[in-house]
Amino acid sequence: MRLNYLAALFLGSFVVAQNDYPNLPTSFLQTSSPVTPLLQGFPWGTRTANNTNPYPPATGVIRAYDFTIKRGTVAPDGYTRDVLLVNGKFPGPLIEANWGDTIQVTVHNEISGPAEGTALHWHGLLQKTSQWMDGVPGVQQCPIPPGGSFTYSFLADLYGSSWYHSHYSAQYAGGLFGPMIIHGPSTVNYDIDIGPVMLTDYYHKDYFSILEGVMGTNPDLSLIAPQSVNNLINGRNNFDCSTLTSDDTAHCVSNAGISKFKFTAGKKHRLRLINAGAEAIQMFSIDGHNMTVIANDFVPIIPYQTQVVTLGVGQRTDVIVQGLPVKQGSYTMRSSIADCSRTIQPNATAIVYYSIFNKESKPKSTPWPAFTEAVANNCANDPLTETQPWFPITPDPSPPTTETITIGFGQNASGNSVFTMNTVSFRANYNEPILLLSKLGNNSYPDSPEWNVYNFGSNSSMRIIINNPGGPAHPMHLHGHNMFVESVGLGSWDGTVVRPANPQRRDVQIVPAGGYLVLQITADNPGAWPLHCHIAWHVSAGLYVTVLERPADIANLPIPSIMSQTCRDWAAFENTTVVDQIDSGL
Ligand SMILES: *[C@@H]1O[C@H](CO)[C@@H](O)[C@H](O)[C@H]1NC(C)=O
Ligand SMILES: *[C@@H]1O[C@H](CO)[C@@H](O)[C@H](O)[C@H]1NC(C)=O
Ligand SMILES: *[C@@H]1O[C@H](CO)[C@@H](O)[C@H](O)[C@H]1NC(C)=O
Ligand SMILES: *[C@@H]1O[C@H](CO)[C@@H](O)[C@H](O)[C@H]1NC(C)=O
Ligand SMILES: *[C@@H]1O[C@H](CO)[C@@H](O)[C@H](O)[C@H]1NC(C)=O
Ligand SMILES: *[C@@H]1O[C@H](CO)[C@@H](O)[C@H](O)[C@H]1NC(C)=O
Ligand SMILES: *[C@@H]1O[C@H](CO)[C@@H](O)[C@H](O)[C@H]1NC(C)=O
Ligand SMILES: [Cu+2]
Repeated sequence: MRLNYLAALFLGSFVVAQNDYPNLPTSFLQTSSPVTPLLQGFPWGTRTANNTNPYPPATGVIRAYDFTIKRGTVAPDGYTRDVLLVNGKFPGPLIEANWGDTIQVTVHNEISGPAEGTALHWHGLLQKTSQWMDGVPGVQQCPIPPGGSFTYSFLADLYGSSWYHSHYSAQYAGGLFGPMIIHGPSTVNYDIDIGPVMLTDYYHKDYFSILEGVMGTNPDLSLIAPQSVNNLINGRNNFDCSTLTSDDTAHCVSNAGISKFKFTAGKKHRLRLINAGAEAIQMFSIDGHNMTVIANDFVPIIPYQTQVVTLGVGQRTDVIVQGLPVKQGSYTMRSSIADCSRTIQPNATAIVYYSIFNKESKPKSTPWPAFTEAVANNCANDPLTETQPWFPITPDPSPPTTETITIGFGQNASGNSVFTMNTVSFRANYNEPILLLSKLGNNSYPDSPEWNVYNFGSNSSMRIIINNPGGPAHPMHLHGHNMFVESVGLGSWDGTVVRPANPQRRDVQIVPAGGYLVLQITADNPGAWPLHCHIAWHVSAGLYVTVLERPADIANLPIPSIMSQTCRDWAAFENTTVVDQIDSGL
């Protein structure tokens, strides 16, 4: 690896095959194997978390991956079901890079029976030098048609923990997602990188059938707010098959097994918590252990200690956990679905063990009281006063423009359940991606409001106030930026900004039910950037707008011809197959 890096310095570019990452055996989802940094040394040079953000180094190293997307069956909790998989794995393979490397992923769409388009999104990366590589169909690209391939290539422009997922309909809720780690300068020392800890609410039905209920004309709560049946840590948990109808028990094996994490006494462990679920807010805790939070999404923060971490869908929290001064014993790691979701089995557990002799033994530990309390009462992120970015950035105190967007829910003219933003429910046009239209000079859609594009022209920064009078809570995600989270709360905004010199920054923030979220964006990245609820069922139901940023500069982006070729390929597919766009498309 080191050789490759040195070679890259001299050769300008060097491809490192990453299809089977050697440090991370395929068993990592059963028994976590620590992740070691990719390279000895520090390709980010003298950059530290104090002086760098957001200027990545250019290492010249290419991390190349080959992803084949197909249908398959898995039984992560003992219940066998059909899913969509990357390279046959659930969750998908780990993407790993150093800050400043180029990640290159060739995606082969082999989804058949029935065929579907697809597109992958690299959650949280800025794409400042490749705004067309963000992976949202109908926004930056046409879907990759069945039988087609597409190579994503983009800079690992931030460092920390994240994930990738399909942005085509609710495919990711049907299995198409995986973790992504980008190594970079650290703020707090630790000894062992435990790697990704993916938390996912889980369903036994396929995503399309769930959407038929969500998007249907029957406003029954059980259809529009589907109930998850289980909760997984790194793709595993037990399920009690006896709760199923007899038809289903044939596909089910109880006690499928749970994830196991080896801790070392006295050592500091880094855990990369990722909520990659479809809907639920997760509350995470480890019995008997405190956690030190060091980053929210891709943003390092001034560390604080806690016993419970809250993560809305799409959010990541990096924590350091000090190993106890014990030689043996095992403890329960838990992630529970907060009380604001509908679920049959809210509790995911895993084992933290100190000695190989305790690996199989059921822990006798009990949850922190703070955990039990949080699960029952909390559907919001930790207070903004606690989450202070390590590297301070001050947003424009009087941004030149402010938009207020109110979230609503109701039935559209044909009686389908939809979410709205300022009364409009988004629907993507897979054939005319907003960024590509803009590149051609077209930023207006006179025939239908459902494009939901907010054109911010040449404004240098913009504030967006999101009101959520009805609820439920929505984890709002912005692409292409770490948004400033200026205020969040219940009721309506009183005009004050929390810590105006250095507000919280991240790429997903929960707007509470009956509350508001104030975010600000510095217009440093011309592009078409989705701003949407990350709950799979809600973005499907139209809870989505596009922030169109500096269209005059989009006209000058060097968008490669492969983008229009993909649109021609998609059009050719649509010529032979009727695409059943059941939802907003995203
Ligand atoms: C956890 O933190 C609490 C409060 O700061 C402290 O009293 C306790 O000793 C800590 N426990 C461990 C195991 O570190
Ligand atoms: C899930 O865990 C919570 C908190 O520990 C507990 O109160 C609840 O009873 C558990 N629920 C089930 C269904 O096991
Ligand atoms: C780096 O930033 C942190 C947090 O803002 C601060 O505590 C620390 O003193 C800084 N270190 C240096 C070397 O400036
Ligand atoms: C209502 O929403 C559904 C689902 O997105 C869509 O198929 C239908 O065309 C919409 N109806 C109208 C009248 O817009
Ligand atoms: C821009 O694209 C939209 C969506 O296809 C279309 O309705 C509109 O006519 C186009 N405008 C121009 C000026 O071509
Ligand atoms: C700034 O954004 C607003 C929309 O919020 C838009 O109406 C206005 O034209 C923009 N100003 C400039 C100078 O582009
Ligand atoms: C779609 O089919 C029509 C009619 O056969 C043909 O003229 C057109 O070129 C096809 N378009 C694509 C993109 O293949
Ligand atoms: Cu939502």
